[in-house]
Amino acid sequence: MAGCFITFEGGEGAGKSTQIERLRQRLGGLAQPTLVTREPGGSPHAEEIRAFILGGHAKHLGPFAEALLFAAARIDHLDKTIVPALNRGTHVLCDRFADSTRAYQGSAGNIDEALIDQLERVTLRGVKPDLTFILDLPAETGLARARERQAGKGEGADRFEGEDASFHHSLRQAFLSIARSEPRRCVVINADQEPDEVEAAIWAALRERLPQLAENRLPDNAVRPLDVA
Ligand code: T5A
Repeated sequence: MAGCFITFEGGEGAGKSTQIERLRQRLGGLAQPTLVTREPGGSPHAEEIRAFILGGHAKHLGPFAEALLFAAARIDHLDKTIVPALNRGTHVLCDRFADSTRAYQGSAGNIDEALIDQLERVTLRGVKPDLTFILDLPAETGLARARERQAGKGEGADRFEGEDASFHHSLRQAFLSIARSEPRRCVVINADQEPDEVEAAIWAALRERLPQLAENRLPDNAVRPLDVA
């Protein structure tokens, strides 16, 4: 039986990693195991591409070339990590996925939507998340959280955190627009509240959208469209 594929999306510092860890713990008691992964990255070659992009080395190539690099990383991540896990019955919690390309490179980076659609089609090959949580909060709040965390670690802004305010405002609108266009898959969560409240909202939505998972029943879909050996 296939596992459930759940993605977390949102702007910088929205609290995705925090909430993924909390959900992983909640799902810890299920019969089916849970895998936490992330994008860009999640497989050895995709992690190499991550280091290249987030190190700022692809910035001068422009948003479309960056989108291609994110797609290349995603193909490896799907083939090596996500699809094999789903097919062996493991639930997958993924920190960012294709919606991030649509928001960051598409809307905020001004790449034509039709081109993003084509890229998504050839990259995902039919694999779509069962559920996507879009963690929504004002861009300034998320950026302040990200900066505070980096200051604690002695790090600076990465490739996208360094973009200007209008980029981050358009990101928020892009994620909300994705949620409006795919209401069956996406749930918008108010991330501008205490972590416990965000966690409760996520769990309530998961129980409503994927009751078979929350109640430890197995989903009916047996095999994913992309079946890698
Ligand atoms: N990208 C990615 C693209 O441009 N295109 C793509 O296709 C893809 C896949 C990835 C970057 O790549 C871009 C988007 C990104 O810019 P990353 O390092 O993986 O970079 O960074 P992010 O995904 O942005 O993740 P962050 O770690 O910055 O943010 P999170 O995971 O959303 O937030 P989290 O949980 O780490 O929390 C941040 C801080 O806030 C605190 C936490 O303790 C932490 O200190 N916090 C809260 N504080 C107050 N209230 C709450 N409710 C809080 N929740 C967490």
